[in-house]
Amino acid sequence: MILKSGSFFKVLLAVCCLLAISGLGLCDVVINEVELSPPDSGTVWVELYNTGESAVDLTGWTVKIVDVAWTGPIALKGSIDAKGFIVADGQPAWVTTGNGTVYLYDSSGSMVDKTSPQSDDSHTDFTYGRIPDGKKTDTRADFAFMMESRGRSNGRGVRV
Ligand SMILES: [Ca+2]
Ligand SMILES: [Ca+2]
Repeated sequence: MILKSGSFFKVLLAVCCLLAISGLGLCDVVINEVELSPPDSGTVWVELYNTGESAVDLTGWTVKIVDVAWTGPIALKGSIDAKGFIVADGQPAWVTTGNGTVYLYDSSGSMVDKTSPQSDDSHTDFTYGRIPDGKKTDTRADFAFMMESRGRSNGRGVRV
């Protein structure tokens, strides 16, 4: 039987979700907070959050920031604890327009998560984050404009 490429992709998706159900946790890591408009001379960064119950090895995983003017891949390493946070820093040379989309790929190159397109040219300590952590309805409403909480819970988004 010959599968069209679209069908093959669906099979891959199904396999991914089966793996998630079986506890490997590949689909448990999400992009939790993004800073694409840092304050003066700051660097863009992306916070990941593991919504699952077990640590996930991030070796070979990649965060990719797609700005209007450039694409920035960030290679990940190490592992992320259950309910843990890690931060992937961009490079100082990546001067953001504030308009960008962030993608997360696993070690096989499959896309695990993506944000809605973000737009922020304020250059302040405010970021876009999921509130509460890991909120994932795949709509723009997943991300709220909030005070930065780099490497820690986004909490309820109370301004501090
Ligand atoms: Ca900011
Ligand atoms: Ca955070």
